[in-house]
Amino acid sequence: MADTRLTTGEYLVRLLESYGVELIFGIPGVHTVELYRGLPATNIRHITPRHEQGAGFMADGYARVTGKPGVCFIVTGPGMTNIATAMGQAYADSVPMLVISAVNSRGELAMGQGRLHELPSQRNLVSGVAAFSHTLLDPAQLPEVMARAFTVFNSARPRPVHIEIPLDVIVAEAQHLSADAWPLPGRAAADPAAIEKAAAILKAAKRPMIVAGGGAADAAAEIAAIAEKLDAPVFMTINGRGILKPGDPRTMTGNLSMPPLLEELAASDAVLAIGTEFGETEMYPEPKALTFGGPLIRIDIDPAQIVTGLRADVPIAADAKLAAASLNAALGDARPAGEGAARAKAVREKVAAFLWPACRTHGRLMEVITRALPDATVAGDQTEPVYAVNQFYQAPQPRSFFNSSTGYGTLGYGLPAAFGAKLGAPNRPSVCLIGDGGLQFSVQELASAVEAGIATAVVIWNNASYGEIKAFMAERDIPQIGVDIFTPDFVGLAKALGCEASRPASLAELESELAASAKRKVPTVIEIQAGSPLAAALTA
Ligand SMILES: Cc1ncc(C[n+]2csc(CCOP(=O)(O)OP(=O)(O)O)c2C)c(N)n1
Repeated sequence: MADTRLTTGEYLVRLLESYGVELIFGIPGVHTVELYRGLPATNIRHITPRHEQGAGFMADGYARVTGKPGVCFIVTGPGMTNIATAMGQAYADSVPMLVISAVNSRGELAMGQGRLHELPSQRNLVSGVAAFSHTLLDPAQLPEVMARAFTVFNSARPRPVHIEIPLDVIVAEAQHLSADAWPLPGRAAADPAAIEKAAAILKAAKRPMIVAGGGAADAAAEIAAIAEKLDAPVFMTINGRGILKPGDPRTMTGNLSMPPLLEELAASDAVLAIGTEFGETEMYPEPKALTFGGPLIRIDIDPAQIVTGLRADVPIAADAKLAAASLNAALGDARPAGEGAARAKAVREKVAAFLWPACRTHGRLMEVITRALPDATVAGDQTEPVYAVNQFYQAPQPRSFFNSSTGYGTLGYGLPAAFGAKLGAPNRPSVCLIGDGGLQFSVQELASAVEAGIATAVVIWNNASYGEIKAFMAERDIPQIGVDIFTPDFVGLAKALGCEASRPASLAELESELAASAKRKVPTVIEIQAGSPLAAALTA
């Protein structure tokens, strides 16, 4: 007779499907195979990266584009140490990620008997990069623990969650458990009294300004409506780009530490900040203390974030979209258009004076990319082109532009994240901007993308160095040791990994390669060498 038992591993996969999970990023090992037994009974697609860090970064890119958690199946021990960096990256940028791993059997936990993949405590390992980490001591805990995980993703500040399943639990009977998703709480609405207070301040303000961050990505329509009603210029952080549409006249560019932005904040008699931590790493090249010309209103889903970094005069703990909708209603009638667009234009013009020479080259590159691949998602690494385009890129919609040049700042992030973005938004082109140094941290994921049929334009800026660090050393008169790196023949390497690859010689070739990338079924690697005729054409 066929075995009709359902193990906890199989059950977990069914439960994931009932929560809407459609993709899993994982590398199986002897400890996690029970999870794989369950996959064929679902519609979940499995993507196999070449390193667990790649799994985490792909899950991160998928999550940023969709707003849904990226889910990973990870082996005990080295799999968890490998993915810890990707969890750190996601933690820093409030990205939802669910990491399911195995762990040794209940009776062996923390015994140090030298078992396969054993760590003293995986939970201790990930405690600094997860909202929570749970050891599943009984299959019956799973419905509740999964509901708690998805509540972090849906209703709170999204961050990675880790669930580890002991080897004797992953094979335990779970036939009796319901695989239905639990009803989840909605997001918190704003306190009406705080909204009234904020509305009164903003209505009275003559020169209001808005700062919108990644936490406001799903509140774009509401924020655009408030900006119009108040005639307020808007600064979008990197993760907030796309909240106003490209070309919106109230868009301010640059970064908050540039003098024109510092001056504008100081001249604003009320500042409305939504879903932003005012992260210092965005303040390039150097963070500055911010001063505000009037009351600061902060809206954030995480109450603790509101009292972190800057003191808010009106702190509002609430979901950005709900709070912005209430605020918009409380603001009443629109004021006649006045100075908003002119203030934003003046800032944009003044910012131009603070852009460094490479911004011209990379700005042109971004223009060509946008022309060839409109509406692309753009995932970037920590590299010169990314620092540059961060200063002025206007994303076509929210959840379309993100990179590791700020925050946790992990090299190698951009490539797998771009693949995850393509999986999350299959009908949009996907672009990765990465340096020769960063690419060599995760280049093996090109093979995963070929296998999974992921089309992405991978634009490599090759200066044969850890360029940013080399320049940093030079500025401080420190010997430039360890920063000139051997770079392989990227075109040959990419082809060997199954990609299309070229080194365009002209702007026209660059544009046609970019356009072709979206029609292919594998990544298209496009190498631009610093100092090449193409780089010169971009700079001209
Ligand atoms: C995991 C990790 N290791 C080291 C660093 C330090 N780091 C920051 S930028 C950088 C240079 C990156 O070189 P490349 O990707 O070629 O970009 P470039 O600066 O040359 O444009 C290094 C080594 C880091 N951010 N992350």
